[in-house]
Amino acid sequence: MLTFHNPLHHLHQGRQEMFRGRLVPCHETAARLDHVLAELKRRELGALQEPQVSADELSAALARIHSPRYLHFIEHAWSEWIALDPANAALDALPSVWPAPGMRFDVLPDNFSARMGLFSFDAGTPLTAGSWVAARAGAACAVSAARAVAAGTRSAFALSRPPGHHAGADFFGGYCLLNNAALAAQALRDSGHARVAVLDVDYHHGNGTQAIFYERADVLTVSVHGDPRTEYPFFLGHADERGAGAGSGFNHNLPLPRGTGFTRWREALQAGLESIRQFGAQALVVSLGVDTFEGDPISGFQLRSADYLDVGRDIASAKLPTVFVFEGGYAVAEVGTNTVNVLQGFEG
Ligand code: SP5
Ligand code: ZN
Repeated sequence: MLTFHNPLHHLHQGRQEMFRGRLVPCHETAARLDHVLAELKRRELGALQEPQVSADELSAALARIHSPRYLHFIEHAWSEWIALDPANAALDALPSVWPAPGMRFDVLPDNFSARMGLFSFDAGTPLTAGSWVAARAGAACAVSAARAVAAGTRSAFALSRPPGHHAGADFFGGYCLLNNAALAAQALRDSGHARVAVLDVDYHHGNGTQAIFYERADVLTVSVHGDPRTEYPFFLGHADERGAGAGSGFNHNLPLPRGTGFTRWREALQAGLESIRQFGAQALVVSLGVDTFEGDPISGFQLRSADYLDVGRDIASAKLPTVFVFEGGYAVAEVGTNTVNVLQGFEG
């Protein structure tokens, strides 16, 4: 397994997220990626590289997925934040006001806090001094991994951070700024794979990825996740969301109740893999979150560390060129073991 890891991920260091009326320490920490990288080195699973994408190529790849106004906003958000007050340099920027349906999304307010809200959907995703640089380098991992697979490598792992699957074309949220999995899928499409599937196994529904490809028939999106009736991100991820327009029939959600254990979870994974087979995918992108782990502090499934070997084996049974993209997983001490178990199970 060829891994591209983000050498700049430490530059994104959120301090606090909003939870039940309080600011609490961020669950999405730099230590997560460090543990995965250490475990990859320990098990000698394959070469570790830094991403190799030129600035121009990366900007072009980002523009294939995200809107120009959103990219401009994220790039300049930190300098706008400290321009409001130099003392803001010691604080994270978090949104606190959002447009509701029926209000205007098309007119960009001059006010910075208003634009923070327009381009986001929660108060759990802080922007910090290095967020843009870190997220760009994380996105470069995804593009590099997709290119390696397009060039004939069987599989590659984008060890990106911050994660990506909650980020839409025009918004951040859920600890995600740039949609790394969508960037990988689009890079595979652009390198000639006519049909690409995205399989999202993170605990949380990949609302950003679903929304990006919802009206497209060339990218099938499949997600196994906590039922949004009770689980974040709440407002998307139901089984009746099947795609729209030309994309009708090309989205498959498999929501499961909080408390689900591996046997039932694996049946949902098999159903998702069957959809991918019927679609006739030529390449696969896996949004690899391991917050399905029984010890995860913010999630509700019951997978055990050894189960992740079977997850990798099952994904390998699709027999597709595969790009893995790192997403969630907040049991920090086990995130390396669980993530690398999937990759090792895949390698066989
Ligand atoms: C990439 C990813 O996994 N994003 C997840 C974002 C979840 N954000 C909301 C988390 C709410 C956690 N509340 C549970 C706290 C229990 N102490
Ligand atoms: Zn998650």
